[in-house]
Amino acid sequence: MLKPEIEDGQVTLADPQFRADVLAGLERRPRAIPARWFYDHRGSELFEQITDLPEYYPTRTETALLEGLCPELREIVGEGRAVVEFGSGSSTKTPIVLRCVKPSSYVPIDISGDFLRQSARELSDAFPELLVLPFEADFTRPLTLPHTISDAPKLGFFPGSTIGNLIPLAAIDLLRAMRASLGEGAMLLIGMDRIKDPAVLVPAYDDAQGVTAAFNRNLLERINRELDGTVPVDAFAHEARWNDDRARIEMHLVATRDVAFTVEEREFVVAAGETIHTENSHKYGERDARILLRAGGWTPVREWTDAEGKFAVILAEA
Ligand code: AVJ
Repeated sequence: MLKPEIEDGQVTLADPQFRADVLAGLERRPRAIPARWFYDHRGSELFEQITDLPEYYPTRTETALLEGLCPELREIVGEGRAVVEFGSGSSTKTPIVLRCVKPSSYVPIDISGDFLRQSARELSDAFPELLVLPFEADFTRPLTLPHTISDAPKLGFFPGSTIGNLIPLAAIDLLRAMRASLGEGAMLLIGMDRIKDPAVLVPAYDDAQGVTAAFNRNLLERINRELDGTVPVDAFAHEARWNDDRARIEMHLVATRDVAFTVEEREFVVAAGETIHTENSHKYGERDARILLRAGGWTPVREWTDAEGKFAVILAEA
C-alpha cells in the first residue's frame, strides 16, 4: 500500500511512478534510481542550499552570465516573444530573462504542479503586465502549448545545466522534443556546465558542510517516508565521483556495511561497498555542447561563458 505523506499539513499520496522507479532501481544491477526523485519538499529545500554553497559554482556563474548577456540577447531575439521555461521557474534566473526580453507571455512547464503554481503566482505578482500560463506536464515528451500563445514566436529557456542529468542520447531526444513543442522560428537559451578539473568538479558535488550528502541521503529518507521503507540511512555514505570516460559527475550512495531492509514489503540485501547510483551530471566541452545542440535540431548562434570557462549559456535557433 502507498503510504500517505504529511507535508506542511497536506496529505499527499506517493507517486506510483516513484514507487515503480525505486523498486525497479533497487532490483537492477548496478542499482540506480533516477535523479528526478530527489526533489520532494525537503529535497528542493536542500537543493536551494546547494546553490548557495561556496563549492557549487554553477548557479552563481550562470546567474552572472544571464545578467551580463541581456543587451546582446535582446538584440538577437527582440521583444515580445513567448518565453517557455522547462522546469520550475522558482529561481532568481527567470526574472533576469523576463526583465530582459519583455515577453508577451511566460509559460513555465513542470511535472510538479504545486511548486509550479506557487512560483507562477510569485512571478505574476512581480510582473503584473505579464500573462503567466503555468503548464503541468512532463517536458521530456513533445507537448502542445496553450493555444493562447500559439501565434507568438517562442524563446525556450532551460537553465541550470539540467540537461546534464540526461545521458547524451536522452538529451538529444529532449532537445528534439523541445524543438517540436516550440515550433517554427523558435530560439532556445540553455545553460550547460563545462568539463573542467575534477579537483573543482568533485567538491561541487561533495561540499565541506555536507549539504550535498544530505541531499543525496534524503532520497532514502523519502523512500522511508513515502514507500514505508526501513532503509538504515546512516549505513549509506554519500559519494561523488568523476567518470572521465563518460564526462560526468556521478553521485552514489555507498553501503558502509551489509544491510537488509524492506520497501513496500519487498526485501533488499545490499552488501558493504555496493552502491546505489542516484545521479549523473554530464559536462560538455565547447564543441561537445554545440554538437549536442545540432544533433537535437538546434543551431547555436551565440554563446556566453565566464572568464574561467566554467559554465556556458548558449543561444540556439530551430
Ligand atoms: C539541478 C541537475 C543541474 O547536476 O548540478 C547539484 C543537481 N546534484 N548537486 C547538477 C545537483 C547535486 C544539479 N542539476
